Amino acid sequence: MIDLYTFTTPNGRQASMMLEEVQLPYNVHVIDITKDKQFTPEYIAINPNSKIPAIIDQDTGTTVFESGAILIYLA
Ligand SMILES: N[C@@H](CCC(=O)N[C@@H](CS)C(=O)NCC(=O)O)C(=O)O
Repeated sequence: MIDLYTFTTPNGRQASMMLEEVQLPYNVHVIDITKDKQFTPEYIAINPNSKIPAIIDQDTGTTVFESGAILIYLA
């Protein structure tokens, strides 16, 4: 299972589109960047760059951020 941390922006949608294409099950966690939710300590622990998107692969414990890296990981 993949946890996707994202918001409705082009970079965020890249990860969503790829998850749909590869048909992996995933949970969406909305990080509202209009309310600075990317700067919470909980989210900085996932992505120290405070940017969406990010994913956590719960099967391997792997965290990936940067949309291009997420696309490659999911492929
Ligand atoms: N190079 C990064 C860029 C990510 C990025 O800029 N995300 C924006 C939304 S599209 C963001 O999180 N902005 C919040 C901020 O800059 O505080 C990627 O491709 O993932």
